[in-house]
Amino acid sequence: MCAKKSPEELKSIFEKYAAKEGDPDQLSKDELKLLIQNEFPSLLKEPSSLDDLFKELDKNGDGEISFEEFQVFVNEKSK
Ligand SMILES: [Ca+2]
Ligand SMILES: [Ca+2]
Repeated sequence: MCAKKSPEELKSIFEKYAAKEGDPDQLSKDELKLLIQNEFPSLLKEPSSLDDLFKELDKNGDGEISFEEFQVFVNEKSK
């Protein structure tokens, strides 16, 4: 990916989607899906890969994505 986003942009994107339902500081799977589809469509090659992506991102296995987990993912993908 060539369009690297600043930490401020990432934080505001994360907050925008994380606030949609449940915990406003955590991304649910539905929220992650919307975020990826709208902001990083190139990362989602096929719909079935979202489950795998979610598992990959959820490092501590609590079923939601924190900003730290999200940030690790974005940094890896934008290398
Ligand atoms: Ca949420
Ligand atoms: Ca988590």
